[in-house]
Amino acid sequence: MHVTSFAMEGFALVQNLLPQDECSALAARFSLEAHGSAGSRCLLEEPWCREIAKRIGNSASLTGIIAPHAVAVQCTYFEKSVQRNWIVPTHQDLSIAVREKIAHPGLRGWSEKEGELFVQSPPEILEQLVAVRVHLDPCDEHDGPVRVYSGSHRLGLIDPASAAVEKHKFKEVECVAEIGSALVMSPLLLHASSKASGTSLRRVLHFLFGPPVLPLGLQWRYAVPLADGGRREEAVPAMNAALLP
Ligand SMILES: O=C(O)CCC(=O)C(=O)O
Repeated sequence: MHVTSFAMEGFALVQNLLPQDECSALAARFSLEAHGSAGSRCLLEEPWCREIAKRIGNSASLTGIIAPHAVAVQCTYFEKSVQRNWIVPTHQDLSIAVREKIAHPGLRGWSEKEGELFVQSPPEILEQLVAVRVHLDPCDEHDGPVRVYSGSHRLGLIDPASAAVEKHKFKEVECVAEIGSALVMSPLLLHASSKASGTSLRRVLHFLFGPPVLPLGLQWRYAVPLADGGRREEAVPAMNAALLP
């Protein structure tokens, strides 16, 4: 069922992807840790995060959505509240974190965030990426949930300037969520979010999974293989799979 929603609508809401007590423990960890900004992008450096990424990638609920040979390439923590608030206009997520800059005319949109290098993903890779946003808190309509435009991923890569117009062709869905559930989405899906207006925290771990090898000489900044997690049995090609400490 999730496979069909993901293919047709570009997203699926997956209940109970992680146990609620684990999410509460993760949320407590983040409340204790000092985060200078509303997000932190380098979490795949941490063994606990790599372990969760493998478990999610191997989850039976995501069979047919995350490919058996996929690697986890990013995990970002987002904490939204009235104190740390933001609004995101309608967009597609086009950037991927890579190891080093490659001079190639087909590559653009280079940027640096939190010391990591990003580039606009080649289109054929964008189609293979899967984002999994795990909710560490319940998220209702007052908590600034992500709103998606169902089916808009089928537009493929669009001019960012036309996103605000294109979205009207699709049904808007406000992705409220229970603790432990996840919004699983294609980064090509048009999405947006509003500011939180309630009193809760909206803490999310945003994982990104992709194919093990990138074109044009690009290499992932992080590439955590999913193998040895149970369901997956295939070996992951070593080439371009960044070795983590
Ligand atoms: O966390 C949010 O409110 C929006 C996140 C988002 O749009 C994104 O990660 O691309």
